[in-house]
Amino acid sequence: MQRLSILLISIFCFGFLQAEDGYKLWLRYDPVTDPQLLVHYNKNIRGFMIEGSSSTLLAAGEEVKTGLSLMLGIDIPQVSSVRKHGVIIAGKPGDSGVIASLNLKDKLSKVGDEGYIIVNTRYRHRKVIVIAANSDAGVLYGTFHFLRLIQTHQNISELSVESAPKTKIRLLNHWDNLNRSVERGYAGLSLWDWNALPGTVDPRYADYARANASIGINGSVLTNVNANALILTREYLEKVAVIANIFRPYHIKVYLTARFSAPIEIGKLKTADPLDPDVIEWWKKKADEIYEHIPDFGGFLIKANSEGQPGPQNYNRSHADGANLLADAVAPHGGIVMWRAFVYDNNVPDDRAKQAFNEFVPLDGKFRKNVLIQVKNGPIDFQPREPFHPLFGAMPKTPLMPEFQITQEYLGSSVHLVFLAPLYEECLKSDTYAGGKGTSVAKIIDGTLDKHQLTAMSGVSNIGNVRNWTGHPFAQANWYAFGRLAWDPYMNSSDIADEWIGMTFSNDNGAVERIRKMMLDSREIAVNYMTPLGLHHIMYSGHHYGPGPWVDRGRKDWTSVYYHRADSAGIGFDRTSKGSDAISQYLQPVREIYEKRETCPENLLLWFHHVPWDYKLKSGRTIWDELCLRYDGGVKSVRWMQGEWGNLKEFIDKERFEEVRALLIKQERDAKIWRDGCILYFQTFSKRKIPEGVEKAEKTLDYYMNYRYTDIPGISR
Ligand code: GCV
Repeated sequence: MQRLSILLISIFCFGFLQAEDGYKLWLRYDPVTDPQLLVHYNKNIRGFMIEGSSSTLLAAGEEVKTGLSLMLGIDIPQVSSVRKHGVIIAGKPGDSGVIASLNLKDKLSKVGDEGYIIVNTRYRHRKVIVIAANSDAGVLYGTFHFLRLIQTHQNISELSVESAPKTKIRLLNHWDNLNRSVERGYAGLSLWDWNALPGTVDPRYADYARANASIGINGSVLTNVNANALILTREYLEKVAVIANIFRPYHIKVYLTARFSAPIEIGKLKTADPLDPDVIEWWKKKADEIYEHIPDFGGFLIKANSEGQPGPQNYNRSHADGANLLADAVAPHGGIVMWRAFVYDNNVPDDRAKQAFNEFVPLDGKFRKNVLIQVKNGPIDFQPREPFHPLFGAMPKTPLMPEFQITQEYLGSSVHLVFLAPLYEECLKSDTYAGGKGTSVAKIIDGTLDKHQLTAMSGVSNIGNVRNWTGHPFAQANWYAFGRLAWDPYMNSSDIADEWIGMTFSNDNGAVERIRKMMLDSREIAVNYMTPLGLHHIMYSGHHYGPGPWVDRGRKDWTSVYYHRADSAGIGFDRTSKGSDAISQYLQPVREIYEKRETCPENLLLWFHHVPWDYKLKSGRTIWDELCLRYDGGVKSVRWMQGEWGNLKEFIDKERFEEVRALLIKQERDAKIWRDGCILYFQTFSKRKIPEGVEKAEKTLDYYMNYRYTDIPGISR
């Protein structure tokens, strides 16, 4: 009977049973098979109480019931009082006499609105586990945390967890179009089926919300920053409202992108000038209408005057004028505006890397209180490696939120295994020196440096409607890592990897160690076979998947030659005081460190310096030899990953094992194309011999220059 109910739970939980297709993400709730652990859990968990009846608490209750039953193999009863040892009590002091009586006030006062505590204690002499919070959302988050402890086989008899998010708004940005195509999407179509909405609702919406809630994500921008004004029409708002209703129990707010010219396109006005009274009135009314449909609407995300998007500069107004227009419209309803700093213009002769800083720093202090400036992690565009964006630390009066890319636009789409937590961590840990030594980017964006209350982090989603959500099974880890870092930007990649591996693949120590190493090394491996030593933006134009260092046609700042500047003398972009002077946008001593070749980190050397081909690195090798060896090392490391994965066969289900195995074969193919295409191309300038040990290219440069992929996910042919 018990087994039957578990079967039913799993059917209800995820629609229907399937082979290991990855649909369940990290919420697999695999049975605990270690007999000792099972005894430990069964001793400590005998029942659960959810104190309160909101839809969020009901969701928490469902999760506990499902999760525990699946993992422990028995039905854990929901109880209404504590009559035995081992009851889990989840709730808020306001709803729960039990929790109110437990003297948790001090602890709860530290975890704020969305945080929670998890403790072992006694209630009327009975041992209990308490998951307490100040809000229903906090209880839900605490519940997921508790389940994670079991998913990762932790001891639960001495719990003393206090956790509160370090940023207020933690959201995914979907670059999803209304026709369901996804810009830079490699995992199928958009989840949002606008044609079917509002009448037909895909059950995946709730599963999506649940997965996000499990990692603390509390907002979702449903639409592409290259925006379509139609989303703001009544017809679409009715559809958005349905999604918002499904997300609400999971504490996820809906946000939309606002096309700046919407007053003209759907409002029949003649202008979108942010200072025009009719335009101001139009946005105000539009905001009122949105809130009629979605009372807890989060706000707008805007890309303006960038890559052809309309914006305030079309009317000789500033970004602040534009942002404030929308901020004033949503302010009465508690909404916010996230205005992107990703701006650059082909007609501006200055280095593209400098333009956002030049435009935004003078506006510091000119934005309304409910505006955040959303800044990509690096000054160009989500490259495999960039220095941190110099805007971090340069606008103390304005809350800045980082925008990370979870979808792998420049990192092998959903074909390459690249764990992105180390990339995010590198940015978050970068020392800006804005408040003296130790002022990491994390300290700026979590508001501690400049005492901002409004704080946020966003990630460009890698989710689509393929069965496993993200295409590559390991790409799920990037969604997971983003959520965990948005909650706590000080977490380290290794801990995040361990959690994810335990929940997704295996808790066997040896297996975890192997997979963790692969994951942690994977980003540097990709850097090596794509853009070593500070090279950047040398991918093929358009799809950004394979190499294209030879791309020299079209818009200058979209070519590769603009960035690598290889010539007979050397290679790299001179951004020192003798070059574009981009280094002057960093504070001392960062500026000085980057300015000198000798002190510039070698992994950013060609980002900041044009160096002669015979320039010697710390290894004693010339830049040319090092470049070739890094490219070659990247390929060899992919083979190492293949070997490691092969050794994991006994720990991984057949389906996902085979899927990853096949993807690693493609990754090797691509790494070779990157290596051979780039080395042969740069050799036309260096005119040097390829160093010993580097594998010989199988084809000529001409072959690589004309190579056309036929299998990049999401790219139409
Ligand atoms: C949404 C890069 C990408 C574009 C993207 C843009 C942005 O240029 O290639 O697809 O557009 O960044 O972040 O706005």
